[in-house]
Amino acid sequence: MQKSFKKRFTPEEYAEGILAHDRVMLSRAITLTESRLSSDRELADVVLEKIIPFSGRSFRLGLTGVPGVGKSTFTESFGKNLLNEGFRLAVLAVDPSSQVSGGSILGDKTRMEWLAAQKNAFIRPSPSGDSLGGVGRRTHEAILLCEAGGFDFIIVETVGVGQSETLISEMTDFFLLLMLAGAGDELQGIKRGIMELADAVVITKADGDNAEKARQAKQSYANALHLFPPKNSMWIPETHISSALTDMGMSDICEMLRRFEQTVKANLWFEKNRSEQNLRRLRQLILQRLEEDFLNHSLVKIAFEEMKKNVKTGAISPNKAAEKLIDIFRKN
Ligand SMILES: Nc1nc2c(ncn2[C@@H]2O[C@H](COP(=O)(O)OP(=O)(O)OP(=O)(O)O)[C@@H](O)[C@H]2O)c(=O)[nH]1
Ligand SMILES: [Mg+2]
Repeated sequence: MQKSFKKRFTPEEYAEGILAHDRVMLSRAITLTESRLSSDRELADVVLEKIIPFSGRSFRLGLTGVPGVGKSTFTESFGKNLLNEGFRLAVLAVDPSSQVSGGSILGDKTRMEWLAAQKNAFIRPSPSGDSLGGVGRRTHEAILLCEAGGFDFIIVETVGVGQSETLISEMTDFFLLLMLAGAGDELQGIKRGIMELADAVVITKADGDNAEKARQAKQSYANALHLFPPKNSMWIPETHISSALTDMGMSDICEMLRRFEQTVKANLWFEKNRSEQNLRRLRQLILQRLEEDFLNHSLVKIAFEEMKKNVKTGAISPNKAAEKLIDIFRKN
């Protein structure tokens, strides 16, 4: 029987491979950043340090919408447009549902069939993480690695189920919200806060019988978006319709993104936003690492199990238990 053998590379080998556009090395490096083993984490950190000077030169698009809105199919059609324009596209699909079903990612293989076969495209599902870090714990690192690997357009795709949208909008330059045309109740089912984040709302599946409904929905969303206060970027959110079946709307959306990039680079928001995002990331990383170190601490682990039982029975208050555990962590 053959044993599986996981070869370890040096940080130099990873970095050189990524910079030489070696997709297998890129994939391996992303896997490394996602690992929870501290030895992997240390190696990943060295790799990241090496590739950081070559990252950052891309346009980062956050794409979200409810399950079934057509995110994957949109990405396939829109991606075709981008590749025709000469972009190298990386798609990072952060999929909170995949832990349970695995279904969406399997579906993606058929819905992004063309894109998946292109040498200028790279599709990578990102595990959504667990209670430790939440959605896309390492998506930011995956973005940096893809950029160093020569991808100059990054799409971060996530299912719109709540918190994930905010996180995605905090690591991208433009936040695109996909919506379905409803039957007269277009504004339902999506939280106001998420609409407010959107730089554009695109009504999908505007084809066949749905085309007219999509145009009406576009108008309703346009009216709704006007009510929000102006954005720091000074960008005025737009509404569009699209069909991945006929590729309708895709070039309009490309053109909008070009205008956006010009606007926010000219008014310096682009740079400013990226620096603010880096500061936020710094804070997240500190908290993430402290949490990991805390929960991996051998004495804390044992005491934690004991405390959980005692908190459950009411033998100790959560406050007291927390204080004791932190004390163990600090003193050992
Ligand atoms: N008519 C029409 N159908 C579409 C269009 N885009 C997607 N669909 C269909 O809508 C369904 C859902 O599309 P997906 O691309 O899988 O949607 P998704 O948002 O990625 O879904 P999840 O990954 O489950 O969140 C599929 O059956 C698609 O064939 C479109 O432009 N027109
Ligand atoms: Mg999908």
